[in-house]
Amino acid sequence: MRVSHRRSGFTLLELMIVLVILAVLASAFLVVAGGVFQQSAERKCVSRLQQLAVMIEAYRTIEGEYPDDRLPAAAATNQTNGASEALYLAFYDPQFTGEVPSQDWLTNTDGDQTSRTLTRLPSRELFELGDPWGNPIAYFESLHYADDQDRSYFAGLEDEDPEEQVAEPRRNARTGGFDQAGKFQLISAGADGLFGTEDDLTHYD
Ligand SMILES: [Ca+2]
Ligand SMILES: [Ca+2]
Repeated sequence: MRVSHRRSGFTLLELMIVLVILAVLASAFLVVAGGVFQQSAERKCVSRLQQLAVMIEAYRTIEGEYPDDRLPAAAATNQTNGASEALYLAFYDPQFTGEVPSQDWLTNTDGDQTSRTLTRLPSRELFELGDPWGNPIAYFESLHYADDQDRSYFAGLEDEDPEEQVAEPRRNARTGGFDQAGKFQLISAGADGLFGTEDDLTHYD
């Protein structure tokens, strides 16, 4: 009896130790899995930006110039998300013959519409090209890097209301000159949904 009693007490202690170890392992797994999930979202985003950059270069080959980062007159009722919307309209122009970004990439964080038939899609929504978190990808055409134009975007964390932000074309930290001179910049606000923070992603970094 005595032996049996001691054995059952030992088993309980063992069980508690096992439970503690399992809890530690589970929390470690969640941290690692969360990190891996984050990394895969970032890889997906960089891949999307790079694919988009290839399509922009192909657009230039066909059309002779990069897509404009300014909206055509009367295309929108606001200027928010303007450059990303201009990029969408350039690719989805009914006359454009080249490869266009996937419709799965389209988002419309400011909920606006086109005022005339500028797109080949049946929807009149004035879409933006979006990143995997559903925020507009900021687009800067080098002709207008130094211009004082509206660069506001509606972006933020998933499941929260997007907030109005300003995105600026990037400069080289040492020289102060614009990155991608003579070309263009594509910038995602990254996982934090904020432009101008450490986790921002580009097609050329
Ligand atoms: Ca829009
Ligand atoms: Ca960010």
